[in-house]
Amino acid sequence: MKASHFIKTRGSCKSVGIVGLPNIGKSTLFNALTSSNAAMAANFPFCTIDPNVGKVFVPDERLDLISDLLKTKSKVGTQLEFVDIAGLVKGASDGEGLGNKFLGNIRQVSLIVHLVRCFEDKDITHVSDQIDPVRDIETIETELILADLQSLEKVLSEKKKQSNPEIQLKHEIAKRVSEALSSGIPARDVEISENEWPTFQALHLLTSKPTIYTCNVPESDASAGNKYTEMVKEFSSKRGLEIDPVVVSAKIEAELANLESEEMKKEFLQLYDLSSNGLSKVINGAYKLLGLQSYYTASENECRAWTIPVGTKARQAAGVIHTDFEKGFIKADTIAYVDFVDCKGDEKSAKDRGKQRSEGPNYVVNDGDVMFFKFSG
Ligand SMILES: Nc1nc2c(ncn2[C@@H]2O[C@H](COP(=O)(O)OP(=O)(O)OP(=O)(O)O)[C@@H](O)[C@H]2O)c(=O)[nH]1
Ligand SMILES: [Mg+2]
Repeated sequence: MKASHFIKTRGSCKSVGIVGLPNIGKSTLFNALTSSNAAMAANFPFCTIDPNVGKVFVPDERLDLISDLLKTKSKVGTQLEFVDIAGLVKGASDGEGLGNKFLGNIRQVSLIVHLVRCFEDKDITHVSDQIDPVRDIETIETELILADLQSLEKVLSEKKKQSNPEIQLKHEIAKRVSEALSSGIPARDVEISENEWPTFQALHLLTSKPTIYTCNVPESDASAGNKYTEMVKEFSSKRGLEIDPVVVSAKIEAELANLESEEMKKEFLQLYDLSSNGLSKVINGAYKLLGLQSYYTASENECRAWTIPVGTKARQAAGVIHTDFEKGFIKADTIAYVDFVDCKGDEKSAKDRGKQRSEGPNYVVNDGDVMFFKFSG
């Protein structure tokens, strides 16, 4: 199975890193997504040196509706951490530009949002003068591959003690991945087996990270894309990437971040023929690639979304709220999201219609389930 399968089924999400060439709008997008001005965004390459970190509430229409139905006092979405990383250039793996330090920043994140410049603007310096998103993607990916090859070389040069099967396995995997990387295949596409996964994961390879290509386009192309986004799309499908590139306009996102009410935001998006903001698109992609889903707890006091890996059982899902819930788990009264909405959030009516199920610890939670846990403590 491809390594990406294990990332999806065993992964977790610590944070999302915004990666790309210098001066392409990474900090602009980061500020917009995190509704902050934490990162300095300016028209010169290598403006960002130290990574900026910010937390974002995941936009969640289901949570909004559940909360509206119950007229709750408070609503708490799940959060995701975004990291704005310094621009990478050709030769980064040899210390060029800001070099290895920034490759190290990428190592810390769970998922890469690979931002590419798909806008023309003579006033904004491009490190290679010409706009060519596919060349830009290849430049960055080559650096990531070279950096991985360097770390694997270190593993392979470690003394191999014949008697230690763990080191033997590490060498075997390192050799296989190294061969794949040398022919341009990222680590996430290398075939590995179940028992090889922990050793593979411990190699912390940059090209094993799930990646979303994200095209930064002019405002006017935010809805339909442009010739550059088409190039990225074609490249991405040739590469067999699991999800299509996301098209965003960092400028629109920046303006949206300045608007206060949800209604104003909706109207503003409509001006550009958009139905959702860039953040939702990126987050949907991230959840898909990392195999994550949400379930909800809902009462008149508080509605809350919780993130769990697809396939999580009720007991472990309860543990995300509190370890006591997991230890003392008795049952989970569960209503599917559609049924909850059908019953207008009325638990009694759901019960009367047989839509509330009493589930045990081994119930596999469905995306969107509204759950009421009973536990002894
Ligand atoms: N025309 C246009 N300019 C943009 C767009 N996005 C960002 N810019 C401008 O491009 C310049 C660089 O933006 P940053 O967000 O600092 O770029 P960065 O990728 O973080 O750059 P480094 O930190 O140097 O790697 C700024 O002057 C932005 O205003 C866009 O969509 N269109
Ligand atoms: Mg920056």
